[in-house]
Amino acid sequence: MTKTILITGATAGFGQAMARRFASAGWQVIGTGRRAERLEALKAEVGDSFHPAVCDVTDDASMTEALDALPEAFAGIDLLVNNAGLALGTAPAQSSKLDDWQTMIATNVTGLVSLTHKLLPKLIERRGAIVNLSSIAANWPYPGGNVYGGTKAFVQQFSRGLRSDLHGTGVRVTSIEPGLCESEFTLVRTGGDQASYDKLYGGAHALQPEDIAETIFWVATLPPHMNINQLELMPVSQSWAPFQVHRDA
Ligand code: 8X3
Repeated sequence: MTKTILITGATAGFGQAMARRFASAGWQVIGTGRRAERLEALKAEVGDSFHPAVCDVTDDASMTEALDALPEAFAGIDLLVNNAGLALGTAPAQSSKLDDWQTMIATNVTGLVSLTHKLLPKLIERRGAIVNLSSIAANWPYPGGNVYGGTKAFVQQFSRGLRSDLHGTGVRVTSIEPGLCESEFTLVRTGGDQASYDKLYGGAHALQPEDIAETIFWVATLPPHMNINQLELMPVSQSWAPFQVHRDA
């Protein structure tokens, strides 16, 4: 039977790469996002197995409307990938913008739980799966990670909690925790600062969106008795640094 995946944030980066990967393997793909023209471009590329669902995860009514408008062929969802999310800023907490913090919480936390709540009955009905995009920032604090890291720690722990609650339903839940990956994510985080982008990725051989898509495809196509609880990924070029110690002058 043909399987259907719903990917939030399919207008760029990981979401676009996943849409291509799953469609190429014969899945039906629902891609959500705010930018209709990008979803239409993806549909032109992927074909009829892609359904563009224009909506905003931070706008509950728009999500409900998009789900209610799903064509019959896309109505049964086997896999929800909560990919929509963002980081805003790299400033220390004491000089961050409260608006930025609230936007990250609205998207990475509130939007994710709202959509998950809406789709749980369908996912239980089909013994489906949920893949949540967390981050290494959930596991490892770093300067300027403050609220972003907090939202991703929420995503990780929410994923584990879901697993507990869904015990016996056959629904699988996975938290994917990528490190340095080259995508628009960084341009959004820095407000479009191309020089910072180039500096961050220069010579780093960062993960690519296709690497994340391949990983999630693997997770989703394992035998149904296997659940990957958490999966942390980094490029080989990334690892840990020593703790910082502030000393009085
Ligand atoms: C993105 C990875 O290293 O910028 O979630 O926190 S990192």
